[in-house]
Amino acid sequence: MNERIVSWHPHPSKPTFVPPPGAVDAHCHVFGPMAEFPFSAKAKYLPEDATPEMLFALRDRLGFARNVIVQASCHGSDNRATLNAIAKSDGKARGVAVVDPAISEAELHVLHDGGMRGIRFNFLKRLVDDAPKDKFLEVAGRLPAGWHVVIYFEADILEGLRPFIDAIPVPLVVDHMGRPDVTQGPDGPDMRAFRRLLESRPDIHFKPTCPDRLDLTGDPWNAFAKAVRPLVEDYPDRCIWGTDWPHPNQQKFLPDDGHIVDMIPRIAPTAELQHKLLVANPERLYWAD
Ligand code: 0GY
Repeated sequence: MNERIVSWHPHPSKPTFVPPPGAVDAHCHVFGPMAEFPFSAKAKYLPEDATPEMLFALRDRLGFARNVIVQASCHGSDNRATLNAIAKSDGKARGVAVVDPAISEAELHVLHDGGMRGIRFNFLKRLVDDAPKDKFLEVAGRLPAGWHVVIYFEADILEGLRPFIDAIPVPLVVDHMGRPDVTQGPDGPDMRAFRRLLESRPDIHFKPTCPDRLDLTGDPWNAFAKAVRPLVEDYPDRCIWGTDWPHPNQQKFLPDDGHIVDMIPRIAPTAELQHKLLVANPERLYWAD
């Protein structure tokens, strides 16, 4: 794995949709720069640098005001690249960290001061070597006040994860709705299982994101729009949205971020839904203090 990959579109179009003032891109990442912040020895992909400056230029081009930067697996539990981006954002970014579960309270508070407001548990075998549930639960029990857990899994392991998810003692955010097969439609087995999860506790949020990963029918991702809109309409206070730029490890297809933004009014068709999805809900999770 020596070749560094580019996973983002070189010239994203300007979206037609105009996000409301204060809108948050609540799922994006930075890579490196590698010379300053090397990738993890356990990284499953080796990306080109996707710097804070590039992220902020895209934020402005797409019409967003703020970012939530999620620590990507290629940086392991060394959060310096993400903290560097938050520090450079002029207060316009917050973050989600990946931590060694043995992290001390003092180190967690350093992350809080650096703008982190949650930790991510990644269960994708193609991205991480192990996901120790007992250790994850232990650290989830001693997070700074107001933090939450972001969890990333695929639909086929959801039922097996239910006892673990039930035991998490803080609010949760599920990345990309736990990757349902959206071609099954809004009432397909994957969406029904995800709805059962949402019904199991009121503090589970989700990201109706990543049409490019979830809908292999391709841009304009009609299956995604059809399956996801009812979920946003039924749970308007529990969703947050993001571009997923720089689209980690996407090699086959480089999604146009302008088109990704134009999915927003198709899944959140009213100004009220858009405000909740893009402003009110992420503000509650990331800018409460
Ligand atoms: C995402 C999705 C992916 C990767 C990562 O941390 C990561 O490397 O999150 C993926 O490959 O599906 O949410 O960015």
